[in-house]
Amino acid sequence: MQQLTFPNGDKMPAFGLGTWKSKPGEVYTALRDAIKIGYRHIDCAAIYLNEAEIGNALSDTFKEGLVKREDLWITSKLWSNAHKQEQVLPALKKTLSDLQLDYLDLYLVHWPIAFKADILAPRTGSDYITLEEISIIETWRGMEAALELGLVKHIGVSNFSVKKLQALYAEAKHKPELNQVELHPLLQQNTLFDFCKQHNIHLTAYSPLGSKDRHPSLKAADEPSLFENPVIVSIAALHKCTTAQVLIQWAIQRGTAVIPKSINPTRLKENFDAQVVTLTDSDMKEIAALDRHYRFLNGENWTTNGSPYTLANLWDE
Ligand code: NDP
Ligand code: 1BO
Repeated sequence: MQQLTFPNGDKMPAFGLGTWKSKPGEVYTALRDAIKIGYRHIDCAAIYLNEAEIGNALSDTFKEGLVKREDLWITSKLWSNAHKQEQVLPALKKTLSDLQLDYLDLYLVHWPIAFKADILAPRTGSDYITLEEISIIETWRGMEAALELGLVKHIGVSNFSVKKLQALYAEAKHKPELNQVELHPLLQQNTLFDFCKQHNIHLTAYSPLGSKDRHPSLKAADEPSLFENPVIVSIAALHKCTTAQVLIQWAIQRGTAVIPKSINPTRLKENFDAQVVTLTDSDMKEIAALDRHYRFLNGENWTTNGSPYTLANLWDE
């Protein structure tokens, strides 16, 4: 299994399991199936509202001796309603308690967007807090405190642009070690990719298969299908593998981590087996040419009804 190495020598498996939209009632079995198949990297978040069930699955798995805690890489994310410095540790402790863990391998600031404490999903402009009111560096001080307390081994961000990473990098005592962003052949983010490489910031590719199961309110009517893209289909046919496997292996061969979500045992195995596919230089070149800066999660949901956030100040492009 390919791994990404952190400056202190810790290694994160490049392939992992996404858990957004994996409902309580299905994620317990999916997680245990995944671990039995060989998954060793699990991507969680407080806002997925399934960490307690994931915690039960982890606890049972450890009790049965299927794997040990230190065999797994577990990531979680700080939700946007806990961006004040003093809110970070309580939010992290809730996640640790739900996951039944003593520490996380990686904790990320989920979005560079802040809400009021009692808001899970903002509806109007007054539910938001601007980044002038709570700066990213204030949130980061809370993340640094978590690191110094040993509650998390690594800290990073998610959905951060080059501009936001540069600003954070300049002021951070402990530099962000990873940025989790949407990455797939239609959104390759080469400028961000190069910046992260130059600054020793790993990238994790989210929504690598196009996130088809997200809520219709988060979907464009005419969104493209990665699975039906003719280039991906023809490369899959050449390698006698599936289009999902091409998409996953493309991310790994590009040097990023990748966290496809599934709750289906056959697809969990199919996705895991992507790691034995080897794409040629010519396949990688053909896929490189597919880039069209298309976001499945375009962030519009954060910009409506009087929100202070816009697509321009979210993505800085
Ligand atoms: P994905 O691109 O992983 O797609 C998931 C969808 O693909 C589901 O409908 C799943 O269905 C289906 N699927 C999985 N495997 C296959 C396969 N082999 N063939 C066909 N269909 C398949 O979407 P996500 O948006 O869930 O992204 C992955 C993970 O990234 C998330 O779960 C989350 O952990 C993380 N993420 C992080 C974000 C952030 O802001 N930091 C934002 C979005 C995602 P089924 O389950 O039925 O198999
Ligand atoms: C709003 C989407 C969050 C997924 O990580």
